[in-house]
Amino acid sequence: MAQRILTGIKPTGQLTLGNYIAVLKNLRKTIARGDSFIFIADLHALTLPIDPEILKQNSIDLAAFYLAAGLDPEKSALFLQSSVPAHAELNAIMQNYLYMGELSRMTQFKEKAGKLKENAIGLGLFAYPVLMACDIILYDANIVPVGEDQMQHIELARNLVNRFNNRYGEILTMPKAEVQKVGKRIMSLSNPLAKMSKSDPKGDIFLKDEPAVIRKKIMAAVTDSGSEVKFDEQNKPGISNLLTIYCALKDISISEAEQTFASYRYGDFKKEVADAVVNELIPFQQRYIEILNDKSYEQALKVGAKKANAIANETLKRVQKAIGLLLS
Ligand code: AQP
Repeated sequence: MAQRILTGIKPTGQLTLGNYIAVLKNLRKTIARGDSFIFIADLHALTLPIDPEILKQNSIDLAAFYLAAGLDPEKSALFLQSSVPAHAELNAIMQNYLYMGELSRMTQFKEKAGKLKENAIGLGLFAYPVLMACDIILYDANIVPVGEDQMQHIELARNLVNRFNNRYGEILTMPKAEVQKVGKRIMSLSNPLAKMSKSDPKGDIFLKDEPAVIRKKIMAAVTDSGSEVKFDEQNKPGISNLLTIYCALKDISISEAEQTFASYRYGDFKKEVADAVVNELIPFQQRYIEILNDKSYEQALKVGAKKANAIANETLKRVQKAIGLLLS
């Protein structure tokens, strides 16, 4: 079977360097490998409270960022999750094939729900992995590029596919997660033990940050005692995170970078990391601004939604037929 690639980002906040390294940096290469479906997960963004105007603006930003990363809307489908109703329809079906026990074991749910009062935990937050599995299944995706934090959800989607196919025959395609070798989890600059994430902006590098801001953040990044630039996540999580960022952006191995920086002090090393980030993001930011101004994302989203709807509706029908829904 041809390669089908699916990847998405939630428009919940300003995109971070973590999102860039996980999805955007290699987007051009990834989508060249087969048919690709790249989406803005706006329904997922509703799982925590979000202001409507901010959601709209974030969605536009994200579309522009995907295009700035090299997505060609003629070749790949770029779309809003909400513009393909089959996501919600398949979700209504698939929620019967994943169970409360397994959903309650999801780390991301526990982390996010742990920050909320019990009466403020929405059903959508709990059932998030069901919809995510549907996002993948609808496009028969066999390759799903993600950061490491999403591996547990992909595993659940794989369980669902197994369970469903065992019962109804080979209806669904088995997805496989793909994580970057270097950079599968970029950590916060202020707390290198926590993931860099949009919802916890302290310690983030945002893709829209000005060069001076990026440099300031990296120079102020929490580092560790000692002076040697060495990868040691246990004892040197701050330096290890900066090394990871550097290597992910430069496409080199950790040991190559360790050799390069063998005689560096922390301050000089941080300057090199800051240069690498700024040099990577400046042209990317310029393309993003051009796209925002020419509004080419509008047409791209329209064309993409059409392509995505066509494929998603086929899969939905296949599922409906398999489970015994009478299609009129
Ligand atoms: N720090 C990270 N390191 C590596 N990969 C990351 N990803 C996110 N953060 C890192 C990957 O980026 C893709 C899109 O992420 P997302 O939109 O699903 O969620 P998020 O950026 O991780 O956002 P938050 O802040 O945790 O939650 P929200 O957005 O709900 O506030 C995924 O492939 C993810 O793995």
